[in-house]
Amino acid sequence: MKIQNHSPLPRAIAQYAPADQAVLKELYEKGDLRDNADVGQVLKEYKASLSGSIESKGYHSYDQMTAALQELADRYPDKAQLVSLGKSGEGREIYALRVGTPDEQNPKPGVVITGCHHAREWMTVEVPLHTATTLLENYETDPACKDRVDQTVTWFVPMVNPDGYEYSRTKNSWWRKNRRPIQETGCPNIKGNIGVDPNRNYWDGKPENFELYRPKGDTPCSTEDDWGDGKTSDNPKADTYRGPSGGSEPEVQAMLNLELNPANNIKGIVDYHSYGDMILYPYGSKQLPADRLEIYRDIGSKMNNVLGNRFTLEPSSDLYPTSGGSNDIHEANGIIGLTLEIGRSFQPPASEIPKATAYITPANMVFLDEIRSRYAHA
Ligand code: 0X9
Ligand code: ZN
Repeated sequence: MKIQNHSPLPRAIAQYAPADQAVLKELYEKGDLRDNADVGQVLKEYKASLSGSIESKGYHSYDQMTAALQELADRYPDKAQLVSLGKSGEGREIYALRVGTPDEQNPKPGVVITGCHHAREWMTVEVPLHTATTLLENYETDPACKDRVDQTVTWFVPMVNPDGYEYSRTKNSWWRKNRRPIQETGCPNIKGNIGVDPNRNYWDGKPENFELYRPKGDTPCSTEDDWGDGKTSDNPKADTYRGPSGGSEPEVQAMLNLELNPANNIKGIVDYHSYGDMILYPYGSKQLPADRLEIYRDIGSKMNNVLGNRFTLEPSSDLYPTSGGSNDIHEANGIIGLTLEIGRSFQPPASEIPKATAYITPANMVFLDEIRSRYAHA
């Protein structure tokens, strides 16, 4: 597979001064500038990251998010529970709010909705919280919300990568990865550095799925792009470092322990990322068989309908091929796994949170309904 930029450099860059154009070109080469970007806003965010001047007020900090989830659990004790899925590299609990009551005798379909695999994608933290709040607050008045809460068990995980998020909020707002120091890369030619991209680190330990982490032809420790996957690296200096081994990262282990535990009966997962207004389905590194493709296109287009059909529905590999992505492992385990890339920049002003989250939540409701109608046996 050959890495290609999916879209041409946004034409809107022509209006910028030459120095800004050079910066924008660089961002484009890295994949940080997409075709439907709000180019001015992305440039502003990037420059603010260099001068340390971005405003994070209005976005939940880790502590505020923990408190918000706890508050929901306190308000709705018979419907919602705060659960720790494990600890991050720096020792923060990775919290889920579990909405719905598991039934061991007759397991209900499980759904997981995550935000913030990537530290700088701040709006993705707010979306799971908004959907959870909407479900619970409307339980008594909206029969559809009641059904969703009663008949599914949904795990909202707003911050998969809390260490990266806090670092992005307070130190370097352009930070993407987790914060684990990598001393030993396992590669004699490659030095250590900080941080693994959690969305390149997924592997479930099953030999038959190893190629989803490292495709055939992708040589370990190679500094060449020998598989044609320019967006997955063996170098910890890179923003897309896959880690020293598949599933090496505590955040990824926490998610996989939740998602692949048969007791949780997880049938569908939506991972929120930003940005680009895209609904992406597996695989990042190969093609889906026709019967699965049909399911993904059906669910994806129903979600897109409630989003005003403004999203592009396509396979992940069409954006760019990657390996070690979460959805690939989900799909390989028979779980519907989608990635939604939301918005037009990484850190829109916090004043946009209410509108942005209210826009996305209906797509989560559709997803819940689809999983419920396909997998509930009662
Ligand atoms: O690169 C990623 O992990 C995702 N994009 S982001 O800008 N949020 O970092 C895309 C994940 C979808 N998978 C593939 N494109 N293979
Ligand atoms: Zn992302």
